[in-house]
Amino acid sequence: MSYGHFEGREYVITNPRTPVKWINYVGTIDFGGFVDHTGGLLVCKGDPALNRITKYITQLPSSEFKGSTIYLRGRRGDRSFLYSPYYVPTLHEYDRYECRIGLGYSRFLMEYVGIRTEITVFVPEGESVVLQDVRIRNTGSDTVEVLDLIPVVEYSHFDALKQLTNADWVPQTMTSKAIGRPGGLLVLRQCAFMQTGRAENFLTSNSPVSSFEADRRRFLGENEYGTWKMPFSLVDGREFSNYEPLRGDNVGALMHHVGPLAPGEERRVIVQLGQVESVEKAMPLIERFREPEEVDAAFARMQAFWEEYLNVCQVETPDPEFDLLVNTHNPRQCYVTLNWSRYLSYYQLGYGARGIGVRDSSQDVMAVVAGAPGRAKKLLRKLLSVQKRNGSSMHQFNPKTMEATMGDAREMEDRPQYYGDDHLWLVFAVCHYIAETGDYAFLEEEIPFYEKDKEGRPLESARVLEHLERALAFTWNDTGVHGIPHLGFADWNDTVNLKIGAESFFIAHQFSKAARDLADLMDHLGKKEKAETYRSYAEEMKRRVNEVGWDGEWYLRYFDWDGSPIGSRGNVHGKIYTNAQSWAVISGNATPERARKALDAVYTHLNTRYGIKLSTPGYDHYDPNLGGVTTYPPGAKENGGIFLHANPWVIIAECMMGNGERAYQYHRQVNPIKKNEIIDIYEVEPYVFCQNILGDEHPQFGLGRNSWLTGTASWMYQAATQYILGVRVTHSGIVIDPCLPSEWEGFRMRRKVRGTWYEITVRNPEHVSRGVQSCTLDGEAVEVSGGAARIPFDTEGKDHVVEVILGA
Ligand code: IFM
Repeated sequence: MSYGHFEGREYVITNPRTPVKWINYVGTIDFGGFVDHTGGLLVCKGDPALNRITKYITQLPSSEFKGSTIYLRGRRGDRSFLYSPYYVPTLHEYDRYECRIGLGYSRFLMEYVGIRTEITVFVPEGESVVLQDVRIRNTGSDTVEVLDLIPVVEYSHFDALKQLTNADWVPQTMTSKAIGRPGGLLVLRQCAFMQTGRAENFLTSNSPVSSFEADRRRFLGENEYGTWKMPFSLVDGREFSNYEPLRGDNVGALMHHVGPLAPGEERRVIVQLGQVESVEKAMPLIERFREPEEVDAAFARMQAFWEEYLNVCQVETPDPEFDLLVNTHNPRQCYVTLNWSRYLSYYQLGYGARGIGVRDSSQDVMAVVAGAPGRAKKLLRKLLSVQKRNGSSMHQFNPKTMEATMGDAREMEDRPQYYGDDHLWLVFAVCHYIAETGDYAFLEEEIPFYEKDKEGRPLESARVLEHLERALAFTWNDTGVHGIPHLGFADWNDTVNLKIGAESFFIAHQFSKAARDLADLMDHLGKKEKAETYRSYAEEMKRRVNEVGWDGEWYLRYFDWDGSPIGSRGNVHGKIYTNAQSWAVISGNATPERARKALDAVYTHLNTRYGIKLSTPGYDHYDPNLGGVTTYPPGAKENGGIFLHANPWVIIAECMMGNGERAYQYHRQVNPIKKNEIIDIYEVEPYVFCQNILGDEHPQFGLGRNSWLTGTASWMYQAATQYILGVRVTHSGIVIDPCLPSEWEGFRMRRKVRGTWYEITVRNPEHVSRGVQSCTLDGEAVEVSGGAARIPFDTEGKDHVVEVILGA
């Protein structure tokens, strides 16, 4: 079955009955959320847990109303109709349906009963309002005598979890009031009683409202035995009751009489749903977006932002699906993860105090340093400010209040109360940001550590560079009996939670890479001694890993608290783990011979046609000693599932080893654009990466879930641009070191680095995978060493042409 296709920078859904809801993000966490492909809307302001605006329950069936919709009611001749231009909740037989997933907007097209509607949903940049810009045209040959447009929203209590846990207190607090009069322009104001004057939601439009409804019982009618598909308040051309509730399940419904509509005639109604401190004070904002020209200008500004963000790196390769992903959908997803971390999606529901994760967001930052350096830096400051004085880090935090917690570790008191990996991601993120931007001054910025005194004042601050050094020192001093770093509560793999004393090879590899990155930075800063010290740390960790961590054909993943190995051929389940192999190579810890063996073992034991599994075989029963990983059946999530986040690390490792065929194969087999061909197996959006795909031990092999908010986005983007295409920004210049499938003739990349444009052309006349033979910059030969070209940074601020020839 096909549900849609790619067109330009959009994905066009043409069949609304997708296997699961497919969503798109509008706005940012400051104000925004997602709109699903049938118009359902989940929006919040600043915090999905504590300031949620619409009630969107993802677990309800796809046919159900979720958060928001629009109804069209009318009559042409003797035919009456009531339907939604979003398809849900009326589920009618339409003539044409389209949902265009765009950059920051979704555009819905519906043709039915000779009426064409086009609705663009978006949040103007920096504003606290989501717009539904509706155009309705009569495409029939006779007049539509009666036509009513009714936008409807259902509110959530601002405390999203309370909404689900207290069905007396919540409705007792919910109130709605109209400002303006039925018959004219009207703003329907909604708030929880205690929030009045602090945070008020509003629903309004730029067209006269003849009546309104704000109480769900009245809207659905007959003690709610009316349904969203057929609300009793909408039968027989009735008006709403104009009742202003002081309790109940609050909705907003505005009746607009937009007919009659002659053949070819069109109306444009702009619906606003927003949140402001006080509606009275916000009238200028509301007035502004009643003007179609203002709405058009806001839309154009938003598009200009996306063009600028995406333009910093555009590529042209022999594979159009690779290009579509790398030029648009992948970097777009990276920006969404930067905004939302893992906080709010169709799967990650934003309740409670989860907030955003240090590990996750540090990785997200790495993919946007070129396109959105300002936002990256802002987030880095926050991430560094939840680091602790001992160098380790809090696990997650609320980005508004900056309150941090130790995440799931709190649920198992007998396990270590810190994560062994969180702080090391900070080193990668900061080093990456600095190299890309050249913003070395950031290293001198004072940022407080997380610990506070009784008055809430930070106990200590340090320069960013010292934050990084403390991160490294923490792990250097936190090793187990084999000299391998302690696991803490968990490392990247959240679900393996071993008893105190367990050691993690993933952290050993992470540590070596962080030490080498910091050494490179120290070299650049002229601190040779420190650089040497950090390199010696990395070398020592490498020695230990190779002494105790090689299992004959691949690297081990953990030592349990009692010293028994995990991820070893001696284990019955979890014999081999992907990350132990890929990171051994990425970190430089693997010897060349072992690196090849380890990566071949991944290919032999872990690769499937739908992607690389995280480990194999899956654990087949619950084992409290191992923790969360054994709560899944074999083949699901971290238990032998295709955990996509780990796939780009293998791609990077294969590129480092010069195996372009395999790197490309691994990339292609998980490219979501290709998944459009197997969408009834895959099920989730084909325009973004998902977090997990069921592995081949599971009967639903190939089924994807948890789309959008995953570190896969960042690493896939890095793998494609910096390793397959091989353009990397270092402290001393741009390295060009592609690792291609040998059948490629080459590729082109237009890349902006530190304010300067580089037009890079790579030719591959001998059809090799890797190895730069020669390189020119504006016609002059530049240094080629170790098979890679090195382009010095521009000092004159002019555009450059780079020509690279690969060869044996
Ligand atoms: O690394 C984690 C991430 O932080 C949250 N989702 C699951 C990943 C793997 O366990």
